Amino acid sequence: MADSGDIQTQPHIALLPSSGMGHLVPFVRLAATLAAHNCRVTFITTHPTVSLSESRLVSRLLSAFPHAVTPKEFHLLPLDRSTANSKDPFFLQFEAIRRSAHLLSHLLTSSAQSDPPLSALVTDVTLASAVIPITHDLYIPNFILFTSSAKMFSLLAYFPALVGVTLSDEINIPGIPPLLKSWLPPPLLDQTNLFTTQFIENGEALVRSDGILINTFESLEPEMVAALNEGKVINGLPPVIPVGPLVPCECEPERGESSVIEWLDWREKGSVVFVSFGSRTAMSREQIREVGEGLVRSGYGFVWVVKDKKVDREEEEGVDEVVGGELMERILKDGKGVVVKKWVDQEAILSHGAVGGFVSHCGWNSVTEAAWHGVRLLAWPQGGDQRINAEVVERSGLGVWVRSWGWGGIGKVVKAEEIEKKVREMMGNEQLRVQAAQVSDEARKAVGLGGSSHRGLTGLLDKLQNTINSKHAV
Ligand code: UDP
Ligand code: G50
Repeated sequence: MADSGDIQTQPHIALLPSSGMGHLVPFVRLAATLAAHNCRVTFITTHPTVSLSESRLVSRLLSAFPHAVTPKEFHLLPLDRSTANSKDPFFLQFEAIRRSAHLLSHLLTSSAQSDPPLSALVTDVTLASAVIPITHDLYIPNFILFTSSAKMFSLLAYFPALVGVTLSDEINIPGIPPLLKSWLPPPLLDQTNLFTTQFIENGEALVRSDGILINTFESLEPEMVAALNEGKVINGLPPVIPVGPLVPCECEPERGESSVIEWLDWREKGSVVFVSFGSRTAMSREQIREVGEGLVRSGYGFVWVVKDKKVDREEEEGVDEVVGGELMERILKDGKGVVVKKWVDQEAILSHGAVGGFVSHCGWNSVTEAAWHGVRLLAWPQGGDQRINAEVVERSGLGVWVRSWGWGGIGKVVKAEEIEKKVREMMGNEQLRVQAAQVSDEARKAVGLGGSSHRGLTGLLDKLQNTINSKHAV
């Protein structure tokens, strides 16, 4: 293990996250984990960021680790939007970073004199194909951090083989159970969409990377990890190393926000439902009101995060306006629930004993956090990789997925009665509670001393350390 205090032999790892909290959060956690393993970390910070939450989180990481983590500013070139086929601000930012990747050469070679040379760069998967050629030219090993499920990774690896093929309803990826076409991230159904062109290029680049770190753990997705490493999905992949769940860092929460936790302190153990759809999913007003009505009718206490804009900088309306005054009044009466329309400390909420269930879009970070705390899930995927993740949730026993609800935002509105019924079923499902607790035990074993994810990470750091030592010996 990299346990020498000698700065000359410390692995020095640069991290390059991508855009959006869903991609930044796991990089922050990896930075903190590497610092705890006595690595030097260079954290590449892109400017500007899409959301305010991103720039704030980076600042908190840097102040929490003033010695172990050093920032490097990466100023992006402006993107000509007419040359990028997408309206999604986060996908456009992936593209802006990708098209600025050549600027990384200088950035990666201009370390301070006192820094040990870079042992590796860990790149977010959305940037892989643009960044790997740069690190190759500099002879810097390149690892990818995959921030979603191993199941989603299998799709990424296999997807290039499907280009030009008319997809049938069932997609058969070798070595893993079939995926349904209806589970694919919707943009992938359009081969000219920016997300799709990036996805194909990144999928093709995987074999040129030195290793893939995935924020999952073996017992959550055992068949996936085995199939990938046995070469069943595609040939020629580098080692696929589960390193998760990447555990929340103390630097993550913003200070000063504790009203939700104070409210939870008064509730009975396991009696509250937490409802949140992540950092970038806006819900229609009509759907928001059905959710609120359904939660009130369920009879369970709830903490509900509403969001009606994709990017936080654009949030203007207050919570009363979005939820509706009459409904808000009924929610507040008798303290049935708490509704917030801002960033919450999800880690503090999920770790609170009063929370017994989580209605989630199944962004992969939310899934890993629920797994870590053993909170059962009611999966309601809203887009992207979330249906594939919801299937992992269901298969592992961590939660249930109501497939008939469809994608949020597209097509039908799910009615309050339906929501009420499914929330009650989840909260009353004792078997699910026990299974979720077992998943949490497994997650803790995986990252504990000698656990599968712990061994995966320390094995990698040992290799980097040995490379440094052999260079010193020459
Ligand atoms: N998150 C949070 N507070 C919020 C919204 C999100 O702490 O109000 C965190 C959440 O805990 C998770 C991340 O932001 O770590 C969101 O990532 P996820 O993959 O769940 O979904 P995405 O936002 O990418 O759709
Ligand atoms: C974000 C998102 C939708 C989505 C995904 C996101 C993924 C992750 C994998 O991260 O599926 C991935 C995305 C893009 C890419 C390569 C890999 O080029 O909003 O589906």
